[in-house]
Parts: sequence; structure tokens; C-alpha cells
Amino acid sequence: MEHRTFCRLCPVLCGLVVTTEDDRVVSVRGDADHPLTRGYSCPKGRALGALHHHPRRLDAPRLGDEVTSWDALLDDLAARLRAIVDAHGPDAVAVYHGTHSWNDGFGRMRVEALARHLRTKSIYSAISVDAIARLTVAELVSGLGALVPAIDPDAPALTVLVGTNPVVSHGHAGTLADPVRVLRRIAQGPGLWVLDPRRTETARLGRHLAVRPGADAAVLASVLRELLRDGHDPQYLASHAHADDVARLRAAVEPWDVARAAARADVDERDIDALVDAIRRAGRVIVGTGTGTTMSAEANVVEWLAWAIQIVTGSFEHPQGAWFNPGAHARLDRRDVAAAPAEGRAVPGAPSRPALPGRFGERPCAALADEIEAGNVRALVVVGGDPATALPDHTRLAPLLRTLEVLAVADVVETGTVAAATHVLAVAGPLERDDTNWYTDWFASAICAQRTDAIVPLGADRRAMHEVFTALGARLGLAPDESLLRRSTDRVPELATSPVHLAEPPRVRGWVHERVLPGGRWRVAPPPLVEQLEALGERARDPATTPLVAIPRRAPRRMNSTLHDVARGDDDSALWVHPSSAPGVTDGDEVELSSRAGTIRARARVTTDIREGVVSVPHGLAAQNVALLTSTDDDAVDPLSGMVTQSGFAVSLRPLPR
Ligand SMILES: Nc1nc2c(c(=O)[nH]1)N[C@H]1C(S)=C(S)[C@@H](COP(=O)(O)OP(=O)(O)OC[C@H]3O[C@@H](n4cnc5c(=O)[nH]c(N)nc54)[C@H](O)[C@@H]3O)O[C@H]1N2
Ligand SMILES: Nc1nc2c(c(=O)[nH]1)N[C@H]1C(S)=C(S)[C@@H](COP(=O)(O)OP(=O)(O)OC[C@H]3O[C@@H](n4cnc5c(=O)[nH]c(N)nc54)[C@H](O)[C@@H]3O)O[C@H]1N2
Ligand code: SF4
Ligand SMILES: [Mo]
Repeated sequence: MEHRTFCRLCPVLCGLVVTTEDDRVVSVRGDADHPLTRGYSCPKGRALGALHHHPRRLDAPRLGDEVTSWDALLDDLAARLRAIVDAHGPDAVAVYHGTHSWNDGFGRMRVEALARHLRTKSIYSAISVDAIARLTVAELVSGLGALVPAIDPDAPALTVLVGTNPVVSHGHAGTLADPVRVLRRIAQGPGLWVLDPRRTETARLGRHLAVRPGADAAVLASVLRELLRDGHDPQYLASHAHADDVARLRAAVEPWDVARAAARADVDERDIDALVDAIRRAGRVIVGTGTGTTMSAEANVVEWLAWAIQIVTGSFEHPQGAWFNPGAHARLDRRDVAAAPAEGRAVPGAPSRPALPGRFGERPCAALADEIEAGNVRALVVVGGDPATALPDHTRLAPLLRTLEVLAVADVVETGTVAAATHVLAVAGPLERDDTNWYTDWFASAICAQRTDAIVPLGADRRAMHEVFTALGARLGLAPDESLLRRSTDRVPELATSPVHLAEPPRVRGWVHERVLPGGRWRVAPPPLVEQLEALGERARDPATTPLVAIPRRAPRRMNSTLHDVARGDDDSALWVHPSSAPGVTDGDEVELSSRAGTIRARARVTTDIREGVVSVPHGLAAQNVALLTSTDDDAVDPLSGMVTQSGFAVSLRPLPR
């Protein structure tokens, strides 16, 4: 039997054809008739069958290690949560949304409804260890944190990528199907520039600047400084920014001349000059960032400067610039959006770390260990995430997870977090559930709503996540929601007759200028970001003086920790290091990498594809868990966003005896 569905491993949302024999998935391939992705798929999506039949698939609900019935599990869980709320208040029950929380549309709707019903403010998600700089800057500059600037694959434009490797990742915020084809077209046409300490698959397609980590802001500031002299669009700026903001922006980047930026980034001045010239010639530009920058200590500043370059050149929503996906379900382009005040909407993050902000209805993951230690969080409900692998300060957090009165984990396979769980919720995987891209439509490369039916029957004693949380909610006084599975068809009526609705036109431009920007103007120089740029200039620790820093990277055949152990998923665990930064280490040697927080062991890949002074560490592995190296100390957390530094932190490397 052949079934059509869409992939729920990442927000590219590829259309797939899944072939089954009885209840076995025998093959998964791209769907050539799918209007959004036209046959494209990647090795992760094609491994969905391997995930479904994973040797350590969760088959049944468990109380700790004891298999039980769903009724017994949910009765016990509900009683414990109720008791904790009664004794300690609702914030003692925390929820952590991981990657596959967003990807299970109906499931997440029910989890959110339950969290609202309980009135807990202890909401955590991977956003605060991934991309919070992006939302923070979007909110400060535009008034709307949900804005995601994206490449239009059908309208190639001059593109500068900073700290992102879309050939592997398919993009960080705005995503790309078939990235090699799209990026090659950009490189051969208007031009592709890639700033990355590593010569990545993406860097090979365009012009590569092997910048030193921690110096992206300097490079972008110098580019902006030059463009503000010659290369911006004065008419656009006069009508879409406040003159005093533009003056402050000019003053903020003034100290960053090209020579200073080049020295800090350890790149040739002529390369920066050439980049400026390319932007001047094209007139408009897309500057896309990624986790290489959102995880760095300068994340907010980089993000802001990337936006500012696009604003001063009048590029946003221009046919040769980035567009903003209004969401296929929300269609923000069809309503009025209330902009956040200029200072944003931060609230105190968590009682034990009051200096860290809470943003967008969430508390920062950086505070989670402290919250557990302080007894503020006593129950943690983990939804589609693996905090034991993904969250920082593993050395402290992992033992604390085991002290929780309740650790309820909704997952599909055994993980480090499941091993510590008191309540294991064996939920449906992507092929076993009805679904909608309700939460991930923002990131697709076009305005596209999708729904799918389950295409294989629920195996063993698993339950769909929305049913599990509906049943748990019922025990805690939350009424079921009969309209749940109709929500996407109610919002997008076309989905009632077709599983994919690609909007016409598939991309809209102009709605942010018309509906979002207060008075039609960008706030191009938010004071907290100007201050952070100033501090960067004064920072005592110049990146040049740190001999070795660690930077993150993604692997082609797994999705963070998912698929690391099936379908050739574990093929990318090596630490990339330049020969001059690893004296005495030969390619393939076992090495030890240490930070002030901890140590991991891995194989070294000694290569000139990475610049000196940098070691590239994969994310998502349990054996080489990079979270052992990260810290949540105050100096490792950004005070404006609550983001933990996971890129560009100091490490040392030593060979292990052969
Ligand atoms: N040091 C360091 N830390 C990092 C990063 C880094 O690069 N370096 N990266 C950060 C980033 S960008 C992110 S997004 C986070 C990721 O943080 P998490 O989302 O917590 O981690 P994942 O590894 O994506 O965990 C996903 C979990 O979902 C489960 N799963 C898979 N499919 C399904 C499903 O259909 N339903 C359910 N319920 N569960 C499912 C998987 O088995 C896995 O346990 O980690 C962050 N942490
Ligand atoms: N195949 C695959 N795809 C994925 C994932 C996966 O695990 N596997 N994870 C998904 C998730 S959760 C996310 S968040 C996205 C992330 O998507 P991306 O942000 O594109 O992630 P990466 O592919 O790791 O690319 C980050 C790049 O930044 C570079 N870098 C590191 N530090 C710095 C720095 O200081 N400056 C500069 N200029 N560059 C730096 C790294 O060398 C790396 O090449 O990918 C998603 N897609
Ligand atoms: S690119 Fe993303 S959506 Fe497409 S097949 Fe790969 S994991 Fe699935
Ligand atoms: Mo992520």
C-alpha cells in the first residue's frame, strides 16, 4: 500500500510517499506530486520507517520500569500532579516542550490547554537554548517576536549566511527544501556569501569567509558602517525608520571600521570590502543567521545587525530580499497585529534566577536546574524533548532530574530522559497519528497548511499524544475539546478536501510594513542592543586571546538526538579541529575535550576545513554529550534573552593514549 503524508521531523514539511506491507513500513520517498516540496526528501525523512520500527521503541506506558495500563498510569500521574499543585502551587508543575512537541500539532494543542488549565508559569522549551535571540530582536525591532525572515527559493537574491549550514540543516528559521539546488542557483546568480569558521557543505557553494567565532558582530557592524556611508536606501529609511534611531545606529557602528573588524575576525580586509561592494551593486540583500550565531555570546547583536543591514538597504519584503511567512493557519497578514512596546515584553524569568528574563510566555531553560534545586519545580512534564541530552549544564541537571517527584516523559524511544522518568508516556510517532503543521507553518518556505491521517495503525499499547493529554486533563478537571481535530480545517477550509493547501500566491510581501510596524517604521536601534554592541567593543576578552573555542554543528542523518542510533544515523560524531590547534593529534585519534564545566571524549577529525583555534562539536549525541561542556553560570547566560552560550566557549583538547 502507498500512502501520502508529510514529514514531521522538521519544518521543511516534505511531502512523502510511504509504502507499507501489512503493518510494516518498507519504504519512504519524496512525493513528486507534492506542491510544496515536489519530490524532495532528505535522509532523515526517509528514515521514518526505521524510527517507527526502532529497536528501542516505547511500546507501553510505564511507571518507572514497570509496564502498566494507561488508566493506572494516568490515575497515578493526575493524583501526583494534583497533590503537588495543592501543596506547592501550580508553578511547581513545569512543562518542557522539545523539538517534537511543535511537530505533533494536535498533541501540543492539548498539552498547552492543560498547562493553561493548571495555570503554571513554569513553561520551558528548546527555544531558549536554540533561537531566543531571534525572537528577542524581532520583537525589539519590529514589535512582533514571531517574524521569521526567509529566503524565497523562487526569487534568487544576494544572500549572506552567517553561522548556518542549510545544506545539512535545511535552514534555521526559514527553511529550504532541496537546499543544494536553491543555494547553487543563488551562488551562480546574485551571489552567496558564507561566514563560518568551518568550510561547510554550504560554504563550498559560495564565497567563504572563515571568520573567528565571536567576531561576526564586528564584521556585520563594519559592513553596516560602510553601507550607511554609501549603499543604503535613504528614501526608504526616511519613511520606514525614525531619524534619531538611524543616527544612533550610525554612531553605534562607527567604531567598527573594516580594518578593525577584519583583525578581530582574522579575515582579509579585502574580503569585507568585496562583500560591501557586492551589496552596493545588488542594492538589496538577504542576511540569514543560524545557531552558530544564536548560540554565541554576541547572539542578539549579530541578529540585530543582520536585520539592520536588511532594513537600511530597504531589503525586507522587497522582491530581492527576505519575505516573512505570516503562517498558513494564523494568516497574520490578514489581521491587525498589536506591536509589543519598544522595550519588549520580558518578565522575571524564574524565582531562583530573577535576573534572567522570561520571554514569550516561557522561562529560560538556563534556570531549570536552579528551579529544581530550590524546590520550585517538583514535577516536570517533558513533551517530545530530551533534556538530559539537550539542556546545558548536564553535570548538574542530570542528577537533579532524578530528584523530581514526577518526571513524566512523552516520547517514542528510550532516551536518557526516559531512563530517569517516573511516568513514561509511550506516544504515537509521526506515522501513527493524525496531524497538522499548526505550529511549524511559520518556518516553511511558502504559506502552506497541511494535515495528514495516521498511515499505520497505532502499534503495541501506544496512544496519540492528544488523547493522552485529553485523558490526563479529564482527571484534572479539564473538559475535552471536541473540535480539536477540526481546528486546522476550520481555519483553512481547503484542507477539508485536500491534505495540502499551498496559498496563492505562496508568498506575500508588504504585510509586515502595513500591519506590524508601529507607524510603518522599524525600531532600528533598540537601546539594549546598542549597549550590547558597545560592550562588545570594550570586552576585555578579545576572541583572539582565547586559544581554543568550541562551536556547534548539525549532522545530516539525524535530527538532534533523534535517529542517532538507527538508519546510519551515528556517522558524524567526530570533533573537527585544525592541525595547528591539535599538536600531537593524528586524524582519527581519541581525544578529550574539556571546558570549565566538564569533559567529553571523541574521535578527532584533523582537517584544514576548519579554521585554527576552533573545535566543531556535534550536538545530539549521548556518548559525546556536548551539554557536559556548557554552563548556566551568570556569565554564560545572556541577560537580555536568557540564552545559554553554546557556541564560542573556551575549551582545551588533549590526546588520549593510543
Ligand atoms: N550544547 C548544545 N546544546 C544544544 C544544542 C547545541 O547545538 N549545542 N542545540 C540546541 C537546539 S537547536 C535544540 S532545538 C535543542 C533540542 O532539544 P530537545 O528538543 O530537547 O532535544 P531533541 O534531541 O530534539 O529531542 C527530541 C526528542 O523527541 C523524541 N521524539 C521523536 N519523535 C517524536 C514524536 O513523534 N513524538 C514525541 N512525543 N517525541 C518524539 C526523540 O526521541 C527525542 O527524545 O537542543 C539544544 N541544545
Ligand atoms: N540534518 C539535520 N538538520 C537539522 C537538525 C539536525 O540535527 N540535523 N537540527 C534542526 C535544528 S533543531 C536546528 S535549530 C537547525 C539549526 O540549523 P543551523 O543553524 O543551520 O545549524 P548548523 O547546520 O549546525 O549550522 C550552524 C553553523 O554555524 C557554524 N558556526 C558555529 N559557531 C559560529 C560562529 O561563532 N560564527 C559563525 N559565523 N558560524 C558559526 C557552524 O560551523 C555550523 O556550520 O537545524 C535543524 N535541522
Ligand atoms: S528536510 Fe525535514 S521535512 Fe524534509 S524529509 Fe528531511 S527531515 Fe523531513
Ligand atoms: Mo534547534
